[in-house]
Amino acid sequence: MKIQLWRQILEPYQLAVDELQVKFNHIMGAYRRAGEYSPIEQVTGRVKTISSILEKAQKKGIDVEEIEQDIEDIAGVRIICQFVEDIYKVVELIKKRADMTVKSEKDYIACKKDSGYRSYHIIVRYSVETVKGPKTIPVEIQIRTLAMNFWATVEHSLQYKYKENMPERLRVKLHNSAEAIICLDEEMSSVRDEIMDAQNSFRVKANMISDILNNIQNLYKVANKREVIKIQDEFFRIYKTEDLDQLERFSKELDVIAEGYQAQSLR
Ligand code: 0O2
Repeated sequence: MKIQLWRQILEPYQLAVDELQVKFNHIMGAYRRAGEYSPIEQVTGRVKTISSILEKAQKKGIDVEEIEQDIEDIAGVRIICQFVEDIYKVVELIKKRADMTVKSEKDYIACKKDSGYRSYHIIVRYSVETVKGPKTIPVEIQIRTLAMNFWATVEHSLQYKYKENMPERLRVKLHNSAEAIICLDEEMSSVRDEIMDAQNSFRVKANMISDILNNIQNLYKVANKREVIKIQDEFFRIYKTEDLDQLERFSKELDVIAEGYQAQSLR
């Protein structure tokens, strides 16, 4: 394969990574905008570099002409979750989607690698519309917790530096820290409900305050200024009490006032 063709070949892979990042970020945002806990915490993506593709092909004895067919992680998306339970929710979410089909999956959480690596891998088949027409390509989706990601990132750098010659001292340290990461994930899972509750109420409050401020801003355009200032002062008074129930009541009353003005303006 001609080297100058690489850029062209990788084009649809980049498109798939870009599109999937937008889609998974949208899911995260949709949960949060609804004031709900999102099983997705972060999304990243990358197209494998040409040198990394060639290195993998050489390591696995794949002919250059067969690379597209035999290397399934040229396009990669990584989904980071807070808790192990969230990983399986994301897996279900992916399986239900109509815009991708699962080709294979590997649960390195139930069955960790000898290195200590843990993550859930899914290869999906995903179609993109290129300038030359539709193309279906494999995309590797790695789903892991923040803690698993920390370990894998550090271990990946060391693997890159030492290749097959990782000093025994480091290997033992990585092995021990992999065990510690398992304990950390388990400990976090045991307080998952409390953490989720805390994060939810934080988000509910943030969404509510944003709605209230939007309403007040819009009222300035249509209502009597003195009345809006009174509403604003009342908001500041309730805000200082940090009482979520009072804030919710105020937000609902404000919605009614805002709707009243909206109805008037439509007459
Ligand atoms: P990069 O630089 O991340 O792209 P297999 O044929 O199943 O043995 P394959 O096809 O590589 O191997 O699949 P696998 O095992 O699912 O691994 C794919 C990717 O998972 C790797 O891509 C890594 O990103 C990650 N991974 C797998 N094992 C480890 C590990 O022990 N440590 C770390 N840090 N990451 C791992 P690449 O191409 O190796 O690297």
